[in-house]
Amino acid sequence: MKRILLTSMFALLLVINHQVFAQNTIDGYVLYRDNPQVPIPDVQVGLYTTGGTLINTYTTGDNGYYAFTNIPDGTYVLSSTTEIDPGGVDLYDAWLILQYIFGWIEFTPIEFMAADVTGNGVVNMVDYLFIVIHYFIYGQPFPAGEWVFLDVEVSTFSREGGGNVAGSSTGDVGGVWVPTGRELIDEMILEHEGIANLQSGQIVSFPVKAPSLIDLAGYGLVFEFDPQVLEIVEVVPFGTDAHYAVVDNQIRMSWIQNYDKSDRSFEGVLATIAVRKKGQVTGDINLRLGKESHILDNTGERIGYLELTAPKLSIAAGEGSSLRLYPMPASGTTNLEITVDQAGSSLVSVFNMQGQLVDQFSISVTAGTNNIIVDLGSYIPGSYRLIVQTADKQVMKSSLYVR
Ligand SMILES: [Ca+2]
Repeated sequence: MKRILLTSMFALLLVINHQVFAQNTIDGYVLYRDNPQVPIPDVQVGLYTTGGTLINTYTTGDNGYYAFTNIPDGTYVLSSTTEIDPGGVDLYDAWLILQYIFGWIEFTPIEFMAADVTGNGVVNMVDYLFIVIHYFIYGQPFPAGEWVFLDVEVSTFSREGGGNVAGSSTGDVGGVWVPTGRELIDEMILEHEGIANLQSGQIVSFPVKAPSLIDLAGYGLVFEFDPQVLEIVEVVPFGTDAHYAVVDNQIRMSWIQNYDKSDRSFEGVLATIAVRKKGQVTGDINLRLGKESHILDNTGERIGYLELTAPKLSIAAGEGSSLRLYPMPASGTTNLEITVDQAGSSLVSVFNMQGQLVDQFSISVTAGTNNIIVDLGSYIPGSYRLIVQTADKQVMKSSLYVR
């Protein structure tokens, strides 16, 4: 800004000396949220006439500096854009927008622009809901675009309005994020507490708890799962008007506390989730906490460290295994159809009704369904119990009738 003034004074001398055109330099810095500590690189700063004609563009470097030289006297508008990755948006920003709508806080011009995620010049419930539902739950882009910059009017005649340009990642109302810098990572972990046994066809419901959490103002939670092995049947998220969706391999939930705090009755359960196992399960079936997960304390701030708990999801022993004899009753031979999770040698034992062992042999099985022909030629007609012990120590039983 000093430079503009000095250049202007120099220009004035030139005019006095009957020079025709005064030449000026317009320069400054593009800063994240006006913060001199956080310049924004790779911003295309456009210098426009007040009539909207583009004169020149300048792309900022790492220090955020831009400069236009040899600019004739006049009033201009700086308008900026960038392609760098946006970020920093979470439920804290939605919480701030709600405070603004209620009239409890005010926004600076760049905060207002960041909050107007729909880009219609108004900050209202539509912007709030866009962050809470469309952005966080469904990952939809902001209608206002990924970045917002305040247009700056600069004049070569005065220091007013010259200089720095403020920009923000759209939606980052709180402005705590640093472009090209660190990511906001809270320490949130999901620990196993107890075991939930999953059996074919059964729906198992369990809570996700935050045992140390007493109160909260909101959350954005992401739980990842393997959709090949687990079906999410139902999700009941904590809080009035909480939102959730199962999107691909994620359960995404969001909630902000009501205006009147009428739903302040947190008792440690963030969600109740009902699941069912799918098919022949082999993969990891436990829920994992997505890294976007965050929780706001009762003042709206993100909680830095929090431990959540959910039961370990376990496949009940013997699930996926089966034993069948056919035809039954049989004479001569019968088919032993056996399905196991693990290949290996299984021991077949046959007992008569007096409990005496009358036959014993090993069979070699592969993982999956096997069919083995059993010779019944030496069996006396009657009823028997056939017991198979598999390589992984599972025991399966079936009745055997020989004619
Ligand atoms: Ca709006």
